[in-house]
Amino acid sequence: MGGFFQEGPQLTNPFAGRTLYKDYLQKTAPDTFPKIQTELIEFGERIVSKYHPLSVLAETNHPKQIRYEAWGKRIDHIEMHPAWDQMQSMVAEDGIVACAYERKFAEYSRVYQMIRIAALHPSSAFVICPLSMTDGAARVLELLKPGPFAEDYFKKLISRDPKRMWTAGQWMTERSGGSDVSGTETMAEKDGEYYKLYGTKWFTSAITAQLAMALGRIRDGDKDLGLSLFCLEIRNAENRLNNIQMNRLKDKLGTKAMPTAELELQGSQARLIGEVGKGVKNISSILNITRIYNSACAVGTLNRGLMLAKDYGHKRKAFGRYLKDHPLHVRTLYNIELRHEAQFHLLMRVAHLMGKTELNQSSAEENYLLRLLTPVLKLWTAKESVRGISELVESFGGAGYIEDTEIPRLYRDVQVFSIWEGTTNILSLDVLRVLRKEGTLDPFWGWYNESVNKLTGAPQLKSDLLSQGEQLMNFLSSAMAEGQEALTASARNLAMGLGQLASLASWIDYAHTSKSMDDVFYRKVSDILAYFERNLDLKVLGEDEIHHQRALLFDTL
Ligand code: MFK
Repeated sequence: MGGFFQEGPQLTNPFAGRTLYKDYLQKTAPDTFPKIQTELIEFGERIVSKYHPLSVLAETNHPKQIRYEAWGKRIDHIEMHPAWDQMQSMVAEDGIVACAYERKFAEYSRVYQMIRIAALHPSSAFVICPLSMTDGAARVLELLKPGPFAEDYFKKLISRDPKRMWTAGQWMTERSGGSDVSGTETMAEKDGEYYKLYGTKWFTSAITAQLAMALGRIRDGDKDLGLSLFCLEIRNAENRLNNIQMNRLKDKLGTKAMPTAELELQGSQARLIGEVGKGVKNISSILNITRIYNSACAVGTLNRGLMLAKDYGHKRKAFGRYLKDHPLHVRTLYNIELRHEAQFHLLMRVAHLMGKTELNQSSAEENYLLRLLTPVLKLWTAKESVRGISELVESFGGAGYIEDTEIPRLYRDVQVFSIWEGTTNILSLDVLRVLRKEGTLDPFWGWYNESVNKLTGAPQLKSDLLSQGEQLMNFLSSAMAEGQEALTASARNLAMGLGQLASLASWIDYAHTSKSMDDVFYRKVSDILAYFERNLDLKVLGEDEIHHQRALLFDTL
């Protein structure tokens, strides 16, 4: 067969050659990097040659629910493709969760973990999702130390032995709410040293896990003692479900290889974890970790899209030139490249803060920053990945819309980031929760200004960045002065603005410590700042405008 055939984009090792991940690690840890370089290159090689083909298999052979065995007994077995099981073994051996608890790289252990997750995620068919909850469960057990049983669970959750490693799910969402969990209907009845859980869990991802963390409500007679956190083994030693019926698997927009189920808890035996009535607070330790995983996956997906698009730019010719030589194409991709790099630096900053906090080596300001920047990072990277990937899919033209190029999957899967573990608006409101609880954003401004002041070689850029900070501060003051409704209506723009500034401060800190403040760096930061300025809406809505918008949207029907 003759004629023209286009060569497709090539997946390459994210830790070999000149890549952002390698460059970052090399410059951040010049002493450690040479010792781990070979191991990282091998990991990158496994992503390309082992994980990726398995992920394609898992993505084309979706999980199936087998409700009954041949003789009519209800079993609710989930049939997974062997490729998924193989990947689960490989992530255990690669210590994706374990490395955070082995703490081999001290305060940089989470940086090391998150950079590997970002590299692996787009070739993992969402095996990272159960790992995020596994990690969160390990952390909550480590923090709350609920009893001797927890030590055994903890060891299993962080094991590198695929035969021994357990994964965990996090069961929070019910029909009554994914965002507002206060309406949780699951009841917990005391049963000796255990509790029995009764209720329906509406979104339970990774139902193939061994352990789950779930919210349930305890009553003392007529008195509601509020929501508490429980831990339960999903199956017993005979592999039978713990009084759980699986109603059905969800048919989701993306994340097709990863089973998400609706469950009926029919007296499932569970243990109380932490104080009665402190369920939301306790589960938030899990949420904060899964939210950072979410960002690593979002940033990693955007990086993957960019790597493929850049490779394709050298291969695809149109109108007599390669795509890389078309100015409009270059301009479109350059913008995404800079936004991605900014997000990457914020992810690394938050991972570093998490690593320090877990070693109890963080200052009060750093604890504050971790709490504030976690929702900011999550909401901003999620939204940016959707925008970026949409553009990158388009950059492949019709090929980007065809399943077996594997590009559409990036698009389908990226949409989950802004929903999974809290929507953009819910996370924006979480930023206001921090502000309300701490009463100030001063530690943020302190860090931001200190970072910007490191730009001694670029006075104009420094002054532009300080002025951008002031504009966001003024926006917040005006919204607060306008009243609670105006502040709430401003929460998303505030959070986006914080995300932008925090990413630039993180990038500057990195360039400063790694002594890489060169002209290219200044140029990139100036360009992205100009883009951020053009795209951030800092208008505070008064009561009248909020009322007008509500009436226009909802009162006309
Ligand atoms: C991988 C693929 C996935 C497949 C498909 C998935 C599709 C999506 C399925 C889903 O359903 S994802 C949805 C997951 N749900 C969430 O992420 C929850 C979203 N909602 C929130 O995050 C709410 O903000 C929250 C439920 C936490 C609010 O609840 P409340 O009851 O209004 O909390 P409240 O009373 O403000 O806070 C209770 C305590 O927790 C407070 O502490 P104190 O008691 O000491 O004052 C808060 O400060 C604390 N807290 C709340 N959020 C926290 C936190 N502490 C630390 N970090 C946080 N993030």
